[in-house]
Amino acid sequence: RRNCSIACSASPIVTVEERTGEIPSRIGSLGQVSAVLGCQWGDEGKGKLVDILAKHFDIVARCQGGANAGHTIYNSEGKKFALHLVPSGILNEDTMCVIGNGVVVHLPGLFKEIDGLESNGVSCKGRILVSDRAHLLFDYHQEIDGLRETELAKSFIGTTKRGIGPCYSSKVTRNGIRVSDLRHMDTFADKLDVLLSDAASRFKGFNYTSDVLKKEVETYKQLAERLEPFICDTVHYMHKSISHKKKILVEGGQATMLDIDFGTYPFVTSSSPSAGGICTGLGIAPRGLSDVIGVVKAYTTRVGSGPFPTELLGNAGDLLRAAGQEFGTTTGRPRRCGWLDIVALKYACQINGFSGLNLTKLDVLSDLAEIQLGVSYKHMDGTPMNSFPADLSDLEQSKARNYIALLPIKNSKRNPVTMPDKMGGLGNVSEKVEYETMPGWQADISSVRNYSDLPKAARQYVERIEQLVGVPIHYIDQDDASDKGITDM
Ligand code: 2SA
Ligand code: MG
Repeated sequence: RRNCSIACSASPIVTVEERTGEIPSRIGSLGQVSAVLGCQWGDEGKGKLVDILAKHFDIVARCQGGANAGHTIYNSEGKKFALHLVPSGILNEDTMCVIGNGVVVHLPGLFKEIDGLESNGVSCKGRILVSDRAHLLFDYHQEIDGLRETELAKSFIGTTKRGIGPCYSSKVTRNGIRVSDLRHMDTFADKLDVLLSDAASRFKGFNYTSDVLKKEVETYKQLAERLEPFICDTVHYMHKSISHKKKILVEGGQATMLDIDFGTYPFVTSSSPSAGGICTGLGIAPRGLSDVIGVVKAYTTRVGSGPFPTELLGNAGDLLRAAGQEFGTTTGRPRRCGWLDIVALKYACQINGFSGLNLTKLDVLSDLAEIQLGVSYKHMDGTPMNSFPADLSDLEQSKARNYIALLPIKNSKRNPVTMPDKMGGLGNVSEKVEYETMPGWQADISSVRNYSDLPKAARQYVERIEQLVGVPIHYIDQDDASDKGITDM
């Protein structure tokens, strides 16, 4: 009944064909313009799925965000590449990688990634196109990102400090500097002067001298020269590619619950990681979109501040973090962990219209005796909320009731830390969330390749999620460092 692929781990990612000698019908049959988007608060494992799927696409394109994305991929020898700007299709030599107009591009960082790839034998020449409409993210954007976070003090956002918010602010203030401006270095200096002077007048801690400007202009003269072969009118390029029947895979950065409109504002990123960002970030018309795959982790994590209704605090949260090795790709920060939030997932499915889901890191839950699904939220007076609320006070962790999480975490190969084999973690969860308790499977599933071979409790967990959100789970992904294949179910 179930037609879904089980992707086990990353090291090394061996392409589908090499593992199974066949292209699982699902993967091979994705529509001409497909997308992989995050459903939660980022770090769902998008990069890995994009890397696996990329082989079946001519183009892999980033449409929004910037170097706040941290997508980890592996080449066939198991070498790890953490990509922040270069699209995750770069390891497939037949794939063209496009950085779309909606992306904010820190050129020094982009070239650092390109140099890293080239020095590991991955040629980038003629394989990466950078939109002439993309905004340039300068070092000063990163500096004022940090200054703003300090200024915010207790209400800091917890940004990646990659300058994302400040760069999008320049963009919407309409004095941003775009890639195409690099072809007019005569006016570039004046434009940059306006931005730096604004920053200096806005932030006391930001010191700006004419030397800073001179140095930056010199740097960008060289960067402009180096970037020239990569610059492209990507809107035109995408349309030409679509009319020539090329297959395009769009790689989302971050995720819907971090979306500037739909996320837990103001604890969000400054772009649209939801489906609308594909159209605004690449110029692809909505009707041009076919499959949109939502990547969702079998539990929930988030980095930085902001509401997290199903968060497991205390010991239980630490255990889940250890089991899933939950530390940010971009910043290395420990991620906050909690149960799968069905209310937020349903909300993300409505906004994005996913054609299917990829459920990742299912094996991280393998040792648990029981697993909770956050199925609904309640107002303080106990009445149910019928959707994901905009008002943060509705989401605040109320006085959390103590949650004795029986988490018998065995010393599975994933947990380098030695833990007793049975722990009663005292975790707190918000009283505002209604949970369903699902039985754990307490078995090692890392070598499973067929859905039907998953333990019954694991299949029940997968099928309950599908039932609650009304979207099929087409891919199941695991985190364990087992080098097992992907097969189509
Ligand atoms: P920013 O730097 O302005 O975008 O930060 C604003 C908020 O967004 C959060 N944020 C993230 N949270 C998790 N993962 C992120 N990137 C992933 C990674 C990659 C991905 O692995 O690094 O999933 O695409 C990411 N980027 C931003 C941040 O913590 C702030 O809460
Ligand atoms: Mg990540």
